Amino acid sequence: MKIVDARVIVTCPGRNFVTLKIVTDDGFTGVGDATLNGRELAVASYLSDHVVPLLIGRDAARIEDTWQYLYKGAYWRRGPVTMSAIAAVDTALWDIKGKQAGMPVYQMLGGRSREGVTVYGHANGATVDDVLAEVERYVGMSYRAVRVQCGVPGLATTYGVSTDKLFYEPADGTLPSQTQWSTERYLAHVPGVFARVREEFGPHLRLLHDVHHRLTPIEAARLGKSLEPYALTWMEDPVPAELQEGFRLIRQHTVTPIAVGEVFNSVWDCQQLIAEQLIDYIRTTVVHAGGITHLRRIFDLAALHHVRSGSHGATDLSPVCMAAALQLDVSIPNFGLQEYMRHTDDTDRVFPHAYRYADGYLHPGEEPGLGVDIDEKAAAEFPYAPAYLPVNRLEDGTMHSW
Ligand code: GCO
Ligand code: MG
Repeated sequence: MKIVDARVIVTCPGRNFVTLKIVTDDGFTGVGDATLNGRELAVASYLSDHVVPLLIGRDAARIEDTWQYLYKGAYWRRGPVTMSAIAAVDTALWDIKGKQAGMPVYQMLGGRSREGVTVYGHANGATVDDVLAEVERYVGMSYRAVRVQCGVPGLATTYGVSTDKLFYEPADGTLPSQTQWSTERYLAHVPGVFARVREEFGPHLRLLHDVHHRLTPIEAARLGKSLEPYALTWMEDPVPAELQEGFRLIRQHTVTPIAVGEVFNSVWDCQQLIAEQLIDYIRTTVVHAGGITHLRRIFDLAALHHVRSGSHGATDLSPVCMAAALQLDVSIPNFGLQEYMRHTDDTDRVFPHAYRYADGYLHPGEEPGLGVDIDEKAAAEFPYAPAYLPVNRLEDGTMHSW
């Protein structure tokens, strides 16, 4: 089963997506997501200029060996561009293996561990009343878990609060737009938001909050402590995680659970966080953390240390990534939650898929492989359009994490 063709498809049905399609000599095709928000063409070039020539003629059945060949063979290890490119190849090869075996990928990962994949959506609004209306909407759609983000009085714009609700897209400018930040205003406001949400929706709805790397450990500890009465399922990315031991300080002060990992691209980025039980949920994804092969390794390490999965699933991860994530989600023993931001109708048309939402759960479907494809004709209707994520500055102009 030799690889005879591999092509990189860039399309923008509402936002940019990079997809790798691999073709074998016996007529199987497989797809992998390679989208890196705001840096899409870097991965497209890495793949078409440096990886595709290595794939032609290789045995498509050798998933592990191909992973090692691309990882060790590059000499330059890790990093989001490299790992997204490796992820795309790995995902496409799992897709092919499943199709060849005539079974969904989750069957090859050990079979089903649960009936459905519990998902969460984003309720966000400029004011607390807007937020409550959005939470209501998700509850009306039977979501069991909702991420809550609210505008902060005194700040003109806050990341995570958008006009486009269900399809929230953070990359919003042909050059980066600028948002404003004040830790003091934020910390003063957030606990009151959750008090209102709990008051309205009671104790059973699972609530999450994304801090987006904007605090220091001691500030995060204060936030976690102030949110304890509202029993969050998780506080996400409370601080930048380059310094993994920084999480020890947060842990000393609060029992609010912590979720981290959407910007990680290998097990080495979270090894200490997991082994020291400094987090509760690991949010790495198929596309940014080296594909199904590597993400499975991260989840297995996490399982040994009471850490559950909580994979990133924003709109900038394509339906190919979502389909692959669901195959893992349904099979691993330590599944926690899956983020699910809906894609636009144009995106769903470009990426026909078998997964379906019902009653608070996503279901991967029973198609052989991943159960997702790219319609290349439809993709060609939507050419690449440059788009950047915003940047964030403090009130005095200092550059800050967004
Ligand atoms: C999330 C994320 C996203 C990211 C986005 C970056 O938890 O869903 O934080 O909103 O910011 O995916 O490209
Ligand atoms: Mg996040």
